[in-house]
Amino acid sequence: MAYRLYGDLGSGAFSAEAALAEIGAPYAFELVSLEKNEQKEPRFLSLNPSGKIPALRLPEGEIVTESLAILLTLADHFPQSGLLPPRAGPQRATAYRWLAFMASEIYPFVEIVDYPQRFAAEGSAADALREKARNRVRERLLLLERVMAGPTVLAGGFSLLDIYAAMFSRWSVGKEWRRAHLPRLTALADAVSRRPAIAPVWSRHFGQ
Ligand SMILES: N[C@@H](CCC(=O)N[C@@H](CS)C(=O)NCC(=O)O)C(=O)O
Repeated sequence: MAYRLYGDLGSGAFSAEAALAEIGAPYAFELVSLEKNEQKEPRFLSLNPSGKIPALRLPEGEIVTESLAILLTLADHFPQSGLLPPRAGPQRATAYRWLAFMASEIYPFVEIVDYPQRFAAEGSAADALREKARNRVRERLLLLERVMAGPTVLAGGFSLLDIYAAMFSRWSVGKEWRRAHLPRLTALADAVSRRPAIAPVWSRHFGQ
C-alpha cells in the first residue's frame, strides 16, 4: 500500500506532498475541500478528530496528522533523501528549531487570519483581530528572513525547512508585502517551486 495524503490545494497538504514528491515515494492525494468544510465532516473527523488537514495514511495503515509530524515521519522513513541534516548533528538541532518555530509560532496565527470569527465577534472585532494576526505572521516571517543561512534556511542546503518556509511565505501576508519585505524568502520559494520533483506539485497548489 502507498501513502495516502488527505488535503486541499494551497493548504498545509502542500508541505507533505512536496516532501513525498521530493522523496519519490508513491502516494495518492485525496481531496478534502476546505471550501465545502469537508474537514469537519464525520468521514474526515474519523481520521483527524481536530478537523484539520493535512492527514497522511502510512503504508502500514497508521494515520499521522500535524504537518510537522508528517514531515518528520517522512524524513525518518527516507533518511537517504537528505531532507534533514545528519541525525544528532548540530544542523539537525537547528532544523528542529526552525521547523518547530514555523509550526508553533506561525501556523496558529494563520488560523486566526483565515477564521477570525472563531476567536472574536463577527464584524469589526474579527476584522481587527485578523489584521493583528496577519501582523504577527509578518513579524515572524521577517525573523525567519533574518536567520536564513543564505538561499536556503539551513547552511547545508535544501531541506524540509525550505519546503515549509516556502509554504508559509504564500499565506496571510499578501503578495506585494512579501515581495517588498521578504526578498530572501521570496527567492527561496521561487527556488523550491522550480525543483524538478516539486514543480508540478507547486503549480497544482499555488499556480504559475
Ligand atoms: N497544526 C496543524 C494545523 C493544520 C491547519 O490549520 N490546516 C488548515 C488548512 S492549511 C485547516 O485544516 N483549516 C481548516 C479549519 O481550521 O477548519 C498542522 O500543522 O497540520
